[in-house]
Amino acid sequence: MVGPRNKWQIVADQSESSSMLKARSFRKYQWLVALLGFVLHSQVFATVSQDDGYRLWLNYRFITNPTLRLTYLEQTSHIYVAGNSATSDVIRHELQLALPTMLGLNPVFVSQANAATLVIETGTSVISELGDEGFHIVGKAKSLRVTANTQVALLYGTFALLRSMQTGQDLANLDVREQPKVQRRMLNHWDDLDRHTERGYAGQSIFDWHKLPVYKEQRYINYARANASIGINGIVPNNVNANALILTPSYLLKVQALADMFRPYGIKVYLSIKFSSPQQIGGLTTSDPADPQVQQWWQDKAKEIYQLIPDFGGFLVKANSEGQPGPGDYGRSHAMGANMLAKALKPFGGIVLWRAFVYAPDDEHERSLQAYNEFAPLDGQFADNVTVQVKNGPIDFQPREPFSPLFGAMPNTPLAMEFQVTQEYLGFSTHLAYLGTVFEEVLDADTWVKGQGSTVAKVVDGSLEGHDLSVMAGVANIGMDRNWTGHIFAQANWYALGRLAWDHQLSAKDIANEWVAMTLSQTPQVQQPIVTMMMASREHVVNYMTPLGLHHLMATGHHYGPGPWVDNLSRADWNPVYYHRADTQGIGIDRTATGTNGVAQYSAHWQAIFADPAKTPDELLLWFHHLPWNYPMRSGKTLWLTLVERYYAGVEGVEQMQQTWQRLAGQINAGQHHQVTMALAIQLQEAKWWRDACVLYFQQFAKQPIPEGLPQPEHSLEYYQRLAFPYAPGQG
Ligand code: GCV
Repeated sequence: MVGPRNKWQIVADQSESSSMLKARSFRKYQWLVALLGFVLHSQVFATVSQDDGYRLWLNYRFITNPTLRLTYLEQTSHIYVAGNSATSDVIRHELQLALPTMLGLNPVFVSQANAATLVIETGTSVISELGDEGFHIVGKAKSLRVTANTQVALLYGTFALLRSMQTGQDLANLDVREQPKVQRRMLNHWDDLDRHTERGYAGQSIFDWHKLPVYKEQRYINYARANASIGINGIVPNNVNANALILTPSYLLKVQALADMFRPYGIKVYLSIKFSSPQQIGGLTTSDPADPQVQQWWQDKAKEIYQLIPDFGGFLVKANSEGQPGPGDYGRSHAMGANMLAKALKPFGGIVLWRAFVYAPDDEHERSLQAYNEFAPLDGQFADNVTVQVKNGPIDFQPREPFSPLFGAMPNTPLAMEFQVTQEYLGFSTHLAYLGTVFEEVLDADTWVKGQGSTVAKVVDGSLEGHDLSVMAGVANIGMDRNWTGHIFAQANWYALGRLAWDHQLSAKDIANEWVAMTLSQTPQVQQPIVTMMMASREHVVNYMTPLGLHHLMATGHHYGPGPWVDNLSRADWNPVYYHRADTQGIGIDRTATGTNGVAQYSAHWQAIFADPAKTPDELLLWFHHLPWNYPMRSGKTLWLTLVERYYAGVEGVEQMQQTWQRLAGQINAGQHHQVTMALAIQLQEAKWWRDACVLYFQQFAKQPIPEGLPQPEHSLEYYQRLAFPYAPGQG
């Protein structure tokens, strides 16, 4: 969709008189091109020498390979971008930004397609298989052509083309068609109206509600560019623990300002809403979804929103979970609540994203069972513009969880995937943990609900059950820090979320390769060790925090650091001791039929595996089983020894990352290198802290030594138990 002209971006100079060199004469002037390239490279290098990460993967580094550069120069010397819309301006602007720094010369924008080497235009007739967002790129020796059905799809094609250049692809023989596999690719910000970000570790929220709608930061545009470059097409700027004020007229004007800025980038705005808004801001005495006045209130509110924001996406709702109000307060089901909102949004094309992350203090069942118990019986009861948004695992974004059993259990309901990009449980923004591997692991998991190949990805993209509505969302890790995410490598998690939502068949490794090439280095010898480091990084975190299927061991409230000893929270299953159940007999929680029977929520295929410790993968062993300390593992070693070795391996993994990174000094931009070096130092300290605190704690029950030769913990268990962090960031 194309919106009003964007007033906040630089508009490209389209005059042909500024022509510097004619495309066809490039070969003739190779020496001049090379010289200009060198001069520009020096200038560019001077500017990037202090790279602080602000430009993300869009830093458009100078392409040092002269052959590639020359080919790209010839292909892009004269550019025709069809259309006269805000989005076509965005396309021109991006090319103007990217090509001079990558190639060393300014492109010339021409007004006729036949005078151009690079043509970007919508097809004369609809190319049906490309839909609204797909594109087709054809590359020949001296020309490039991007076609699509819509301007926004052309923007996606333009970014894909620039990515191909940034990653050094041969564009002389190219014929690529791409179309997203998931319809709505979203970021969910857990940002409050006062700019605090729940579980945010990169500074204040980027949404400055106080200054909106008048003050429109350039950062908003750069945020939109970054999102569009990876295909994100929807954002929720406010926390699911919502403030009802967001729906008041003055805040809706602020939301409108954001929507107007993001529209040219193909990004729709959605809002988290408070279910009790009719009472809190509407003056009603109830928010009961069965009450006609309440229903009318929501219908009027939807109308008011769409008058301001015609392409508004819809509502994201956290209801009857962690103290949030919901239809359950009136004895109504989640489906009734969701359908009431869906009815209000339906005339305008909006949708409801109703979250399945529910756990109530009065539910007698263990927390990991509650989402399935509450939602699976409602399958088929939701309106067709409702999707149930499910966290990837049954508990809460732990370093490793099995896939949520809800995937596959609600065939008549579109299920949205909710990943967490912010690292609430994976070391905040100081631990290098590439989450592409987490996303891939979950998406590739086979539910077996319709036989082999019924992957979570197919549930989410709608193909398994034939749903049109499909959503993949990530809880954003973005804030006001100069590098946006608090850690240069955390940018890769934002990047991976977008790329996998676009195409869940991409591999985490290929995505890491792309990101490294675009962000850190074009040199294969530099890229390779970094990608290897990224691919192993999440497993290091699992090992030093929660190996072998352990989970929920973190400290209370802020979740910063280890707290396996915590046993003082009012409800049993809020306490880490509930989940690891360590005692002199052994460790782990029994989720088989003799325990909480979480296993029964999975398909028969997985029940047979998860019910049997001998078949359960080591990675999930203690998630499903309570086993004796001397339980023989597949390796022949005891459980205790394996557990200890995993904790130590996690720390060694961080030490290896440090060594790799140190070796790359001088080959990575100094600004970027320094930031990561400092973060790795913190990560090593904290990895040791996790390891030592957990091993000492579990040792009390195992009553076995830490094997000789391994460094002994630096402090006593009491020391770790006394540590307190009242000001740890991101608290809820
Ligand atoms: C937004 C976890 C987090 C909360 C978060 C909640 C949710 O419990 O710790 O901060 O609240 O998940 O996803 O709603």
